[in-house]
Amino acid sequence: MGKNIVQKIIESHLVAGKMIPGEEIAISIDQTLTQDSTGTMAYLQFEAMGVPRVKTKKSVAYIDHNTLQAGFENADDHKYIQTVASKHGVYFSRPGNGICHQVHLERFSRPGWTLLGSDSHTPTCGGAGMLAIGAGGLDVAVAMAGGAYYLTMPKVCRVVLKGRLNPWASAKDIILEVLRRLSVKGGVGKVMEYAGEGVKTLTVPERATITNMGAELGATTSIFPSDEITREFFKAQGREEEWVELSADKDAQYDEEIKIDLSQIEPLVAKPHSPDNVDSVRNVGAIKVDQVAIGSCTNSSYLDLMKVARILKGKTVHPDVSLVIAPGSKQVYTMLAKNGALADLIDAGARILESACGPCIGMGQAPASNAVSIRTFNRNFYGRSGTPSANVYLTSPEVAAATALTGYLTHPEDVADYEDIKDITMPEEFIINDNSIIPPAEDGNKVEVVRGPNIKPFPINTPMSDKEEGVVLLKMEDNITTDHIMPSNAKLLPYRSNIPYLSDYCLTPVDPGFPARAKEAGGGFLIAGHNYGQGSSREHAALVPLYLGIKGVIAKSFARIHMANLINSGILPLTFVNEEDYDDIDQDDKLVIEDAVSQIKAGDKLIVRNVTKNKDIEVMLSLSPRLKEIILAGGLLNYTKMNA
Ligand code: MIC
Ligand code: SF4
Repeated sequence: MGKNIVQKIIESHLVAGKMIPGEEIAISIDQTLTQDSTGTMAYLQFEAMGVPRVKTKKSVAYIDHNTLQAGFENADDHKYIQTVASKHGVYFSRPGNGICHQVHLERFSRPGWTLLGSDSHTPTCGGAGMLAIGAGGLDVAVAMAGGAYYLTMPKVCRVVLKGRLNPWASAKDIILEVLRRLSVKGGVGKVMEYAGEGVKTLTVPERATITNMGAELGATTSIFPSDEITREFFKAQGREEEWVELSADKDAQYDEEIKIDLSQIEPLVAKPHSPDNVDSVRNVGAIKVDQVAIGSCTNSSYLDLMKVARILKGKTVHPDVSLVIAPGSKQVYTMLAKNGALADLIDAGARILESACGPCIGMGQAPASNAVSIRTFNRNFYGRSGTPSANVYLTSPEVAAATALTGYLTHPEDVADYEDIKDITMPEEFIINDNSIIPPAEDGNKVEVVRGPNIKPFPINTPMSDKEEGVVLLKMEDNITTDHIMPSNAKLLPYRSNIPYLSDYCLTPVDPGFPARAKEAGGGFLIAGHNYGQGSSREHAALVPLYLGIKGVIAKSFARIHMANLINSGILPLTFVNEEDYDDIDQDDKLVIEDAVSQIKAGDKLIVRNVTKNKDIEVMLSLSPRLKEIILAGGLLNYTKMNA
């Protein structure tokens, strides 16, 4: 029987398990990437493993999230990452070199290889035919140390693209359409594999926009074939010899299929506060806009920004709009500078930022109170912009540029001539200069790792005890994001290596009183609806609750990476057997799990006693034997030590 692309790559990297959807498998990892806001923790964990040199084919440490340096904290973390990377064989991408996913796509992606990154948008490199998966920092640390990556064998959903996009419809609109249809939990347990004649009409950066935002579906990853278009991209990046063809067999089988007629796609917009709250630009209409932000790992490629520059050329940004633009990489920035497009952007009144995540992670450019912000980013979760009262909409760069000119949400055809951007195609040669990527020291022994005072030890759990008890500290709705659990913004991001500091902000967007309550109670349980922990890979959303004494989360369902992070921290991720039980459980109820260890060992179901309501609740803990061992050991680090 023929194979699809996902099966081919997994088969060639399979270390353990059977390729049956739902079963636990382990794959070898060729490359890893980290970024600075998850990286400090990942390298501290890597150091704790005592492995002198990374064992991957290539590992890269990027600095792209925490670049404001409002105090010493960011710079300290950068120094730590630079020195620890050099010592242990990791390439270091300097601040200013660009957003990890954009740079990795340009300079390191390899069709058919595996990439594990401590960032949920690692699937960006799926645009170049790579099996690229986002994970918590600890999983990435294990991969750097040469360990396999364990995951649930995903189902493969074939996304058949038919036809071609009309003028002004873009790659962003394709993924927004997929999100509209499938929702933010529609991809859980799946890989989205793109196919069909429409694939040929999309360049690699456009494909990368689609695989990048596949993260918002909750998918394990997304991938495109590696074809002639991919070869052209590699050639233009001076890496043609690293290209290989990769396609599904003609008789390949898929678990699911959806079809998208590209000619039916029109400019779309994701409305507040969820990437799947999608409608057309026309339907949403001319809402007044205060800020436009262009950039992020979704839409900051050379092609994206050239289109923006053409739309803005010779015009002026509306006086009521603040337009900020962050080119995705030094390569993009340099090319715009050399061909004059940067001057067109500046001339129109854009505020140009450095190549980094910037406003996407709330590092500056927080909108005004109650402002409407149009962003080319991938997430518009509540509060993520840094201004809780702001309303953030996600669009393509073309819509964003048109909107910046008029001051209200605008379909680009109303203000721009498509003829002006028609000729913008993939350059035959990108400008290549890797001088901001520093290779590791040949002899790591000579490198001294520099640790600033902001780096505090991370919490490690204790093995599961036979009686786990505590009160319900908070009851939450569906789709709670990691931005709710561990908010990130210019004030908090500098403390990613300081869990005690962060603990005072845990879950505050849901309930400002939560941290104090958790501290007073000395820990307890959390209750949640569906898709708990969607969004980021930040393991701080597990480490901080661990620090606060959270023993378990009982939810209707979990997002993939967050569930793995909870297990790695030794926190029980329990799901309701009967969803109605969610209704009968309230904040302050006292819960007890008697004989926790033997219950976990015995099967997939556990009984949680609600002492306050005098009721037993059945919950699921359907984990592989290995994951159960990790939970019982009190997390992955303990488990690894026990098995060393
Ligand atoms: C994000 O987009 O939410 C982040 C910031 O890139 C996170 C990583 C982090 O929280 O550091 C992600 O996507 O994993
Ligand atoms: Fe950075 Fe935003 Fe991309 Fe996350 S989603 S990696 S914060 S640009």
